[in-house]
Amino acid sequence: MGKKLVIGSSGQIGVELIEQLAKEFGANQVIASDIKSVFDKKNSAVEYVILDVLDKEKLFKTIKDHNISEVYLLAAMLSAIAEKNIQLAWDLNMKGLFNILDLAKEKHIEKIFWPSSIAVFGPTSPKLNTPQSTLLEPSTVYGISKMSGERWCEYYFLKYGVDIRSLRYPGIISYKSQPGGGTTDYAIEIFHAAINQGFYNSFISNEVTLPMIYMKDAIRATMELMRADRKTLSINSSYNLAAISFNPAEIANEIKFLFPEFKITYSPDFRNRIALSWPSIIDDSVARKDWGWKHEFDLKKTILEMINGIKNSVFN
Ligand code: AKB
Repeated sequence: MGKKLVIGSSGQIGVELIEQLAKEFGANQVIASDIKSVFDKKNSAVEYVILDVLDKEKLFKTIKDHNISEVYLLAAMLSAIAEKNIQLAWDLNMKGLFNILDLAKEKHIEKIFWPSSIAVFGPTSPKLNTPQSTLLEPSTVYGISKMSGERWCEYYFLKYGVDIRSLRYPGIISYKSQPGGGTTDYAIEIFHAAINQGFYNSFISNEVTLPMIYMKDAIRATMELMRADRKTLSINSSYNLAAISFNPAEIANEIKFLFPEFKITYSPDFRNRIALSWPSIIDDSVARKDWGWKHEFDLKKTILEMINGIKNSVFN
């Protein structure tokens, strides 16, 4: 068994996935990589490599030099920022995936994790209990790239036997690093604002319900899917994954229990249109059946973790 390479390790998921992989397999079995010249994770025993997933030559060299067998490809441009950088988003999200898929096809990598998103769904998909297989007509660049990526993942699995595993992440709520350019980021900003300013102006309107998940659940889902026996997996593209769903008014009310002075206002912008095109509640029964997925963090538990986490955080 070779080492595990996380590409995009400085991002919201990368920072916490690195920690978990190092805990389970040992820091010397994990390589972190990103385009940034500095590894944000101070004191980490995990080795850091500067790597652009679009640089195929360096990617190949990194995989060979470090004896990599498993890749977690997290480098991507998220929904809101992708709308402002259409070509770059497409290139990063698609070419990056192809570079990894091709290396796996040529047997240089044994297993891949690639995140998809609820953004694969669009205005024509069912909003409630959105099934695993349904109409996919995403209306964002990010969603189009994730939907296409899913199709390519399944194609490479069926045609070349590439072992690629994927989850359609909901909005991920966490405090250890800032999210970057997503539509669901409001559900993180609101906590920082409640603690630091007592006030939040939401770019998502009060009644837009979106699927969300607390980071610890998202990381556990990732690890469980990667550990699962391939024979138990009936989905070769990407699994629906669900935990909680709420709208800005609901989360604001919960926060008010802890911060009674907290106030919220609404100034919906283009991100509200993106949110309106996504489902409200996802049906993840296939994941639950195939590999035993079960979320642990409900809204109350998520809120407590976030508030305590931000208060204790050195970044605050
Ligand atoms: C985003 O908002 O773009 C992401 C996602 C739902 O994939 N958090």
